[in-house]
Amino acid sequence: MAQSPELVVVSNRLPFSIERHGDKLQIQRSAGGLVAALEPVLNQRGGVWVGWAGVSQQALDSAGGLNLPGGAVTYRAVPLSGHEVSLYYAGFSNRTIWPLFHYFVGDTTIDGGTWRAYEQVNERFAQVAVNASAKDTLIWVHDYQLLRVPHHVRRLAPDRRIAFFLHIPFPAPDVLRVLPWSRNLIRGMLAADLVGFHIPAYAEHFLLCAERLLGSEVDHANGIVRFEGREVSVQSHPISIDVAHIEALAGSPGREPGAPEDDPERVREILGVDRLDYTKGVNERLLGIERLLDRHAEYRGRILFTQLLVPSRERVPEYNRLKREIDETVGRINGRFSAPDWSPIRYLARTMPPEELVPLYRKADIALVTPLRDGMNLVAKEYVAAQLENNGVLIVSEMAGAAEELQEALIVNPFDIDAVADALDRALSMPDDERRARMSALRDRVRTRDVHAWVRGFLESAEAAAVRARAGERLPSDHVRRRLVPWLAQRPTVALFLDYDGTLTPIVARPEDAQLSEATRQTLEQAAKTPNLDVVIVSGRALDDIQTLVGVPGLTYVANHGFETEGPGLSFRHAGTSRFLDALNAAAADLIGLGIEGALIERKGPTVAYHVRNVAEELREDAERQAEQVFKKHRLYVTKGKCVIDGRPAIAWDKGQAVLHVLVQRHGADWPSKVRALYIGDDTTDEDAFRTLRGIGRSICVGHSPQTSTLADFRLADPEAVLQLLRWLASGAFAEAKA
Ligand code: ADQ
Repeated sequence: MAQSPELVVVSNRLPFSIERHGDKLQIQRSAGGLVAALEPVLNQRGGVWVGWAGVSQQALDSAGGLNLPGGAVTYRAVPLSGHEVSLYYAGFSNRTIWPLFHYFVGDTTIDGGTWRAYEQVNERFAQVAVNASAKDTLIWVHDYQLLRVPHHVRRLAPDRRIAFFLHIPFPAPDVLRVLPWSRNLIRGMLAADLVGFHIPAYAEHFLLCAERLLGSEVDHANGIVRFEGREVSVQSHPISIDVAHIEALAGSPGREPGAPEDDPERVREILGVDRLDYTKGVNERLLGIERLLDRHAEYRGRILFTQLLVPSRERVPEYNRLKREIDETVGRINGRFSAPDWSPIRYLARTMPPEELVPLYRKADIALVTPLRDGMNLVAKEYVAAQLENNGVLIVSEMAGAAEELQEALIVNPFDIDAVADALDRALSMPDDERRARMSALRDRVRTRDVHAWVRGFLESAEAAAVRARAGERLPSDHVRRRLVPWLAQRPTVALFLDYDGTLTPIVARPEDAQLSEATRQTLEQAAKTPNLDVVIVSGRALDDIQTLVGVPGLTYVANHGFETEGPGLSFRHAGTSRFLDALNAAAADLIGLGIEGALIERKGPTVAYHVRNVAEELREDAERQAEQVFKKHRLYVTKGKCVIDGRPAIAWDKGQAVLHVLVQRHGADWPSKVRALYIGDDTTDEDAFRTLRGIGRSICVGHSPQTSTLADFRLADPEAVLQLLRWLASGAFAEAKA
């Protein structure tokens, strides 16, 4: 096995079947289109296929294990007992999810025992997939038997990339909610980075179900669901077939059957090919044939309907009942219409290898594909691919996903027996030109979108979704995320300006108590080392004070409301402050003279701060007013903060100007073309920076007081929310968000 595979495919069954002959086990490779499309990718990228081997673990053990085939692809069998298979597979998968997701609500069994087995078995699949993979491996989970696997993979190994594809329909909310565990299933799927469906309608149903059933747990827009702090992409990827293979089996044009219109007396062939399943509408289809013969006596003796039916899920009782029903209907109709040399229905209850099946497709004048509900239906596409002379007519059910793409087919409601009979009549009497025009349009479409394109497209989307999911991780607010992330991703570098008090730490009674939490310090240390992230701490505090409090090397510090800046390659003192020194000293002396109890005077080089936090509340306003008068008397500028009033040189310089100064010094005058500037602050002095950056940067105001208006672009609740955003920035995810 490759040391760390890039891709692990997880499906209910491994892509081969194992049969028991006495004590011996025999392996038969599956020949399906999905296997044909996935194996080359797995071979190329190095890959593992995880699934059930098709026989119980006891059988495997008694045969002395199993030598699984392989090459560059490794196969890992998930061990399951016979009892588990009957509960999880025959039970919850095929008696609960399958009928419900195909809108057979009345046939849905609700059984807690099978649900618990399903959960346990899904967990086992996840465990095997995790063991077979490494960090960053993409684990691609398939289908309705494994809806909970993404959840368990995420729980066991959060560093894996996960994609999920559902091969059957996804129902509308009112249907899904019948299931007591519907929420668990949605959560299970939402643990993936990408959730894929055949057609947009199923993706829409899924989004609606997530919204209705999970409520405030999710938030979605444009096919992106925000769930548990991650972004999950929900998309449609219509599956297709191996067209080249079918065409090769169908033979080269001009060979075999002659053009059907050559002989008007010829018996026209109608073909149905299905797994035996009540969703495929075989019984209704037979009634359509009967209705045609009832209404149009001219077709008696002139048509032959061949129904190929491969038995499936024989352990599920509904399938045996259905088999008997179909047998009876075929017998009854043949009994009614057969003549000594003609019977209307030829019924083959068996599987047929592709080498025989494809020539049958090619020969058939009409394919009658009328499922009552079908995720996609590959038979319709296979029939089209085999029409090398563009001869045949496809009748397809509007309940099949395939109808979405195959619009030039005759589309019918399979429940409407009259409509099926009418479509058959129309197909049988369709003029050549119309028939060829329809079929050539269908063939063009199927040929350009084959299963290889499907695998490529899905894997590309899965990679992009994984990057996106990680980029969106831990971002605190949807509003901020949606508008900020794409904006940040537009330039290579982010310059992040962080105020200290009230932004990185909560406001406390004494300024010296405003210490960074350990988590914030560690995140700042990480941020200092993050490539393309330039972190600047901005404060009204004195330079050495703020440097000591933060104490993280490698950061830039803008102190004293911008009058002093110190950082890698940057050391700045505003030249104009020295002539205000006398005024500042005189103001400080006057403030002492005020004698207000609890007030604190702080000399900070080119500014003076008057702290009133510890002044009795009823006296605070008056204290601030008196301090303001003092500063004004000495012709100093006044800045009011939270419980602090600063006197500073009367120079047009503030936090905003200082921020611009740092940006220009560090990145050049044309910084906006290279850098995204983001400022986060909480105080009135930060409003200067918010104003300066309007239009050329973005700003976030911390605190949710609706009374206080702000010039900032966004708001965050508190320093905890700032920490979350900081963590996301420190992870470098803003660079990945470009994808
Ligand atoms: P299925 O329900 O199995 O698949 P379908 O898409 O029609 O349905 O695929 C059936 C396949 O089996 C075809 O490749 C067909 O050729 C083959 N087949 C059917 N009867 C056969 C017979 N008697 N002998 C030999 N071969 C036979 C599920 C979903 C579909 C979805 C597929 C793929 O139910 O809606 O299209 O997965 O995603």
